[in-house]
Amino acid sequence: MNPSQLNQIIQEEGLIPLGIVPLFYSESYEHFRRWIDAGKHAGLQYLEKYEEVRKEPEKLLPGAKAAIIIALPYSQGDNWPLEPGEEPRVAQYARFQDYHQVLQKTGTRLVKKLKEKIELDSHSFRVLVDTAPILERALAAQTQSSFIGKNTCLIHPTHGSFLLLAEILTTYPFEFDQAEKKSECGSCTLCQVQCPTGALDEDYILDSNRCLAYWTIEHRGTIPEEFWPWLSKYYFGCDICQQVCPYNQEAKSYQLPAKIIPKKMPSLFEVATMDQKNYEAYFGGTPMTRAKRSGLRRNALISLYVTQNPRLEEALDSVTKDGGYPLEETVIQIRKKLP
Ligand code: B12
Ligand code: SF4
Ligand code: SF4
Repeated sequence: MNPSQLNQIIQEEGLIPLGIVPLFYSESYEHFRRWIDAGKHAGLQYLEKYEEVRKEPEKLLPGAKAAIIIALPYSQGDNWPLEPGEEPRVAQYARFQDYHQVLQKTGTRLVKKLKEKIELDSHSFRVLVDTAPILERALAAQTQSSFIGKNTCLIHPTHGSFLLLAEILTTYPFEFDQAEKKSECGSCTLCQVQCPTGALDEDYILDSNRCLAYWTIEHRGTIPEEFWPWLSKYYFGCDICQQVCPYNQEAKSYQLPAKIIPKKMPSLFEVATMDQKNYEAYFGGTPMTRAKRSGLRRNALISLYVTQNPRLEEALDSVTKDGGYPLEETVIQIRKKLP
């Protein structure tokens, strides 16, 4: 099967074919190890596990020879900065059905098509979407099509970086991309300068201890107060270092091959005060459930405080009735700061 036939099948599913790479990293695993040893993963302890598999991805599928790298484009065409009076946003990748489900389903359909069209029945395939210990960007960066930017994101020169990645591992000996693409950032430093917290101060290295995506999505306790001011821009995730990137200025708004949930984003006040039923109705099936109801309410309370929302008091009172960890601590912190 030639690469253009494969690309066509991938495009028919609404995805972007990035390329085919052998299943090993160049220097990237060493880079990852240094990053972990320096504690740049903050509280993401799961990244320390399964070292052997992460180091040698061919262990994920016996006999695997190649990884087909596919990407789901998701830019919603957001402008930056926020419009005057606009409430803090959620990162664009979180505004629709969880990409793990979307890509897993589409990837499985792709494998079925591949098997049917080219009679590859004797070969094995495995679809991964951040569902195994694998360095997705490192593999994708080995394709000819894309490169890693100083914001550490995988960037396609035409499609930008608002791309979610998945890999199809296979025992079929597809032809590999010839050479990887080197970084095309040049002397640009926009993402580093515009990152509000200094998380990208070192070229091509992100410090999760300073990244708003880490604090608002992954962290389970209260959020250190030094990061609060920036929850006036995003209350879940953060897109700033991608919004400012010249490669995303042309990235158009995509027709997503996924269900948009919720139909209308709830207000910050609604998020801060939502009960379990509303939480499920608003965010069930989206990546926002990663922060759980308590994490989303925590973030929304801080955002209400930093944007001086007139309904802050009402929202704080709602926690007295229906609180728990870490909400009660956040309320205490906010009340201490109020006049
Ligand atoms: C942990 C994690 C996070 C952490 C840490 C992020 C980070 N930069 O490492 C936090 C919670 C902060 C995070 C945030 C986000 N994440 Co995240 N995250 C991951 C996860 C699960 C692992 C990443 C990882 O291993 N990091 C460790 C670092 C060291 O590795 P790396 O970034 O992958 O970089 C490798 C290569 O780029 C290469 N490399 C890069 N630079 C250099 C330089 C040299 C000299 C060398 C030798 C190698 C090298 O080596 C690195 C290590 O192997 C991946 C999924 C996966 N399994 O890979 C998603 C993933 C990276 N996240 C993703 C997304 C969408 C996001 C957010 C945009 C979400 C949001 N809007 O809030 C932000 C973006 C923040 C940013 N600027 O990176 C996408 C990125 C897609 C893309 N186009 O790049 C991924 C790939 C998930 C997916 N399946 O699509 N994330
Ligand atoms: S996601 Fe936000 S906080 Fe994290 S590195 Fe990018 S701009 Fe900085
Ligand atoms: S903003 Fe500039 S430096 Fe940062 S990733 Fe984009 S091109 Fe590279």
